[in-house]
Amino acid sequence: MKKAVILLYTYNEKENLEKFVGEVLNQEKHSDGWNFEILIADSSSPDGTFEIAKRLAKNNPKIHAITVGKGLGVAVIEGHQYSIKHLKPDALVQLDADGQAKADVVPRLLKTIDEGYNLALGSRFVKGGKNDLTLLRRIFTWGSCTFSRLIMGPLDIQEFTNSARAFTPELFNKINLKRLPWREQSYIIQPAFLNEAVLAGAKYKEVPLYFKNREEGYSKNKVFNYTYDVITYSIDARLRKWGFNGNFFRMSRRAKTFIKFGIVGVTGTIVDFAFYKIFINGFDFNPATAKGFSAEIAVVNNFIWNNFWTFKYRKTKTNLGQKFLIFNLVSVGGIVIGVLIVKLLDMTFGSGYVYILGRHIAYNNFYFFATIPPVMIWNFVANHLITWKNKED
Ligand SMILES: Nc1nc2c(ncn2[C@@H]2O[C@H](COP(=O)(O)OP(=O)(O)OP(=O)(O)O)[C@@H](O)[C@H]2O)c(=O)[nH]1
Ligand SMILES: [Mg+2]
Repeated sequence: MKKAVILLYTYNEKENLEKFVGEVLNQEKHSDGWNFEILIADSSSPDGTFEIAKRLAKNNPKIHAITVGKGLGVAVIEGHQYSIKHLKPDALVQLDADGQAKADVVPRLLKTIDEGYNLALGSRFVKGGKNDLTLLRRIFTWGSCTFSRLIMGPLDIQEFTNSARAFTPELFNKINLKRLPWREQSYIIQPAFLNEAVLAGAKYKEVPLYFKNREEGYSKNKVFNYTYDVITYSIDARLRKWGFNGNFFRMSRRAKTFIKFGIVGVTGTIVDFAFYKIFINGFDFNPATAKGFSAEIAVVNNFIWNNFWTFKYRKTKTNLGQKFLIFNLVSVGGIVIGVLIVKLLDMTFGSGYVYILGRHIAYNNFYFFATIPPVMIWNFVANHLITWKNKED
């Protein structure tokens, strides 16, 4: 008899865990030649998931429960490492613990290992597989997988993001953990692990997987962050395949706050311009008054987005009102810098026109756009260091 250790990672899954463990164990009778053991790797869930895991382990010698560090990547890697060291499996299987992946994928995964493959992938996109999510989530999954497939490769895999997989300990031990970003707090671990497994020489095959909406608990995945990571990781993997080892993914993770800040800046400019026009055309304001009001509306817009999105993770000493006040002062500083730059450029180059594609374009357009990078850098640095300064720093 061979032994399969099925790793279930949990973070706040108290409503799902016990039921799903039962469903997985129930599949043992459909897996000829395999004994199942279950390893629950919990990242100190505040909802008491680990208490349930410990009780299950106490009542059944086939079930083990351990506490691992925070983050899905850490749970995946530390879980399999524990399994190899203490449980001596012939195959490592992994599944989300929320029951979204139907447990009947396990016998198919193990059968693939029996066929001589060292990596079996549960796939929603092969014949017999199904992605039973809301339309929006389906589009999102399809987009992430297609992007990974086309940019990172290989082209003959269709499922990159789902975690339902089985592989041999030998393959796991060959994976370059130094390169794999498993300590990042990100779900990128699943596509990244697949990429590294392929680079380590995996012989892989996809098997049908039925995937459905979660019934209980909540999703810990955040759409923007995940999309951002899938895009930057795929580009990173592609660059490496072409010989550039620039660590693009890690750099992009660090640049993320700045990029979010830039996106907020763009929405702010749109809001500013829209209200400027509304006040002039709809309320007969003169342009200067209109600009005063529209600029402040943009400041409020940017503050809200930056506070609840860009810098959401920062714990500050100041309260919301104080942050808003500082943000306004920083913005005034940005306006002063912008005015000075336009003034300087105007004094140096004066008012003229250039002729581009059959149109006369006034110099002052360029003056306006020239202010954007320095003002954005000012705003970012000042808000990063002052408005949303971390308590601990
Ligand atoms: N140990 C551990 N498990 C985690 C962590 N984050 C997520 N998980 C587990 O990883 C699995 C996938 O997370 P989900 O929140 O279900 O992500 P998702 O499937 O993309 O989102 P939904 O469709 O809403 O379920 C679940 O079993 C989670 O409990 C973590 O930090 N540590
Ligand atoms: Mg899930």
